[in-house]
Amino acid sequence: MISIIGIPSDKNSSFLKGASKAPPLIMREFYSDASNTFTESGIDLKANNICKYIGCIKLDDKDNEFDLIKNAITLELEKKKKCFFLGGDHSITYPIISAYKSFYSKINILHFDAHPDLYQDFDNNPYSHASPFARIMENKLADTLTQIGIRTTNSHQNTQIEKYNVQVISMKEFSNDIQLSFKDPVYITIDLDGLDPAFAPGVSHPEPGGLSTRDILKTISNIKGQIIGGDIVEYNPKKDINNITAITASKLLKETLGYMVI
Ligand SMILES: [Mn+2]
Repeated sequence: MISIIGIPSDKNSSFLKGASKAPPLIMREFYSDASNTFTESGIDLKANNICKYIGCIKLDDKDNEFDLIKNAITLELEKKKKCFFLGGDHSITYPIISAYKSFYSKINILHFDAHPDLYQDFDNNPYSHASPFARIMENKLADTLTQIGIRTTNSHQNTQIEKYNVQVISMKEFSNDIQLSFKDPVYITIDLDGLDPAFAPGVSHPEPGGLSTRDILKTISNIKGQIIGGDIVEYNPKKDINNITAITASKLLKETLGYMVI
């Protein structure tokens, strides 16, 4: 059973708020009668015990959001459940991986994004949604970090990429016949702004020249390795057009779940 969990946190968003409203809107598309419940890999997600949306983690306005997130996920992982998370902004991936690290000695992270999110801190916030992978790598929570779709690096981020030995497949060099192999478990984190704004306009930091929905689906379908969890973050409903980004997020969720059960 895969638990789908909403994490409605956007207080670490640096530019626009709104991602905290995303999880139920993505799940509304996931359950919409506009499509059936089969994945392209042939799995019927409606079948018993494949996946279940268990709602949003209850957060409060205090400063301990990350503890609440980490504790809630730890409880799920203790039940031997695989999990998939809907943000929220990208800051949530740090407490998520902190929880996973107690259950998996080795974790590879595959990260789709326009941005490397490696700032040592951003606007004096070390927990900014621009910094989760700096926290994850400095705390040695992941063994490898592979980033795909990157097209916004500056000199500070380049220094961080080198410091943490990040494998970057930039948008400029990306080709969707790439085949990634992971000997140890892999966690997939998808920032929707990794997609071109034509496919996902509902994000706070749109960056043209990005991935197509098919690019991400094809890359995930070609992975060799065990997928232990994932997240889809940075959907900002305030910026969406005709729910297209929620529908796209739902499709990415659905197809990734299909590869997690295999
Ligand atoms: Mn991003």
